[in-house]
Amino acid sequence: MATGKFITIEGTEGVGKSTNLAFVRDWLSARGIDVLVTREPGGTPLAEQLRELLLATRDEPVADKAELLMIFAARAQHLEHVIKPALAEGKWVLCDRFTDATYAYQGGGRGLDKTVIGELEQLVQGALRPDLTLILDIEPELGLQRAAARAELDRFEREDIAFFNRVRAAYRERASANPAHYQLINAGQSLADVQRDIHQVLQALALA
Ligand code: Z5A
Repeated sequence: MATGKFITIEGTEGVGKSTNLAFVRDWLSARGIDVLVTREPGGTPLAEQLRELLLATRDEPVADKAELLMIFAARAQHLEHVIKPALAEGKWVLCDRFTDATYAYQGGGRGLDKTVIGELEQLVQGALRPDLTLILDIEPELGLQRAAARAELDRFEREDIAFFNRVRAAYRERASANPAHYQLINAGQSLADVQRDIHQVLQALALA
């Protein structure tokens, strides 16, 4: 059986990933494609526990390298138990964030060395990379306003605007370095316009 495709959705806070993940899932399902929807950090019981640890606010500061290693620990578990088996069964995997988030948040946001991130990526993923990454791009202020409607802020959402500007810049840099793989979508538009743009990208992928 042919392996499925691996699609990831990325962006800064409140950019509309969850909303548009559902749109992509429905679009693919309507075309008879078997889709598995998952997220990072998370996607297995153990990886979800690591997610809780990562997002919780606490008195003890979390060392940047501890954060990085917990993210890759969760990813290793997720890949072995969920992502790789699903792709091998021919399912398409649709993941809310993946390693681009690590380059953006831990690399761009925290300032960790991208070479080290690349070494962990190689260790944990081997040659596996997403087939397509949609980066929803927005002014961080606007995304944070959209996200502010929610109850309590997690540990990442408490970062200042300069942090999110660095995260956004890192995403944009990755998109411009490899335009064949990334699709940068203007997420500051109305939802209908965002989804029109995503629809065009998906049509091209389905026809490829
Ligand atoms: N993290 C990391 O540091 N390193 C890593 O490697 C990974 C993750 C994998 C959890 O991620 C945290 O993990 C994340 C980075 C870190 N930081 N934080 N926080 P997450 O994905 O769970 O958390 P998130 O970014 O906070 O996602 P979110 O807040 O759930 O936002 P969203 O899914 O992008 O947005 P949404 O819920 O779809 O939309 C927000 C609101 O805006 C909602 O009311 C929508 O109806 C509305 N919306 C959406 N689109 C539009 C448009 N176009 N117009 C108007 N309103 C809109």
